[in-house]
Amino acid sequence: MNQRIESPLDELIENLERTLSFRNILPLLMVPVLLFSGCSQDTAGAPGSDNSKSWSAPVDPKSTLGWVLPDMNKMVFVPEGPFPWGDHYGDGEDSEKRIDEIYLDAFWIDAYETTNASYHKFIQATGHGVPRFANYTPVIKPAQPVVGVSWEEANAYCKWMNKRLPTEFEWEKAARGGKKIRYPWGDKRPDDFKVLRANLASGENFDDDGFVYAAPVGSYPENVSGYGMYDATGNVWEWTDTWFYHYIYDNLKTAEDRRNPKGPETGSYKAIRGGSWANTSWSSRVSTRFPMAAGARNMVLGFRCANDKGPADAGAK
Ligand SMILES: [Ca+2]
Ligand SMILES: [Ca+2]
Repeated sequence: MNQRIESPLDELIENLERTLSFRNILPLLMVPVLLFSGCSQDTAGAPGSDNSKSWSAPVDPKSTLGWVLPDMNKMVFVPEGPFPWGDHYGDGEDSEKRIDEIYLDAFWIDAYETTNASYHKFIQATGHGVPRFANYTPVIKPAQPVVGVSWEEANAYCKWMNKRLPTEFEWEKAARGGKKIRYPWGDKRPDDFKVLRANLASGENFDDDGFVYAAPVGSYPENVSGYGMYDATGNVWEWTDTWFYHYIYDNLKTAEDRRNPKGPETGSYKAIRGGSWANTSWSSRVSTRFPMAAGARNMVLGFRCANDKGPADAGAK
């Protein structure tokens, strides 16, 4: 396991500070030949650093011509029924205390994090303001997830798409595929068996997994849940619709409480989920929960949308 930290925020700040201190050399780090197999810096503890050519590396869109956009309107179906919530291994925070069954009605959720390309259409159609980092080239490629948007902005986008933000309960069920596992693909760490499964700040280098900043959505074929949702672990944190309540277990005592829960009625912080390119694998488990001020516009935070009736009901833009 990775070294335990005080909180994902401490880790995020520490990692961001480290990233910013790298700013002067980032143009070099972004050169594909330095980012991918065989050329990464050898680092003590870096997975497979002595044999990186054998890694099952993610397809690198930058190594071909341009960045490939997936089907951004793709949604996946999550069937009605119970799912196991929280930390089932005893290695999470007390905010992740397990609840064996939370029952949700069926819903649909975007297969991918919302991309810059999709968000750009929203801006063009509505005159909405641009994201905070709209001029920072490492994070504004079309197929990268949009970042630097507040909860209100994410919510407005989803409404424009005739969707909504998922509750954090929906997000977790979709991310874990309804199973008692740490990551969307199971319990293996993101870099076990020399397979790269997610974009994190892994090891000593942000680029161990191929990307310093956010990767184009869907870059890691194994970072997919049993329901078909990609990039739940890492890449960017994702806003949910739910106000953060630390001891959620105490709020969901009865079977009735645990049927389609919505969380607190109000608050100051929304629950964000999944970790990011600036976090470790421990902070990017499917049960990791974190509060974020609703007005925050953060470089490691994006979102995806959900709805009740699927793509036919959504406004495909
Ligand atoms: Ca990375
Ligand atoms: Ca994510």
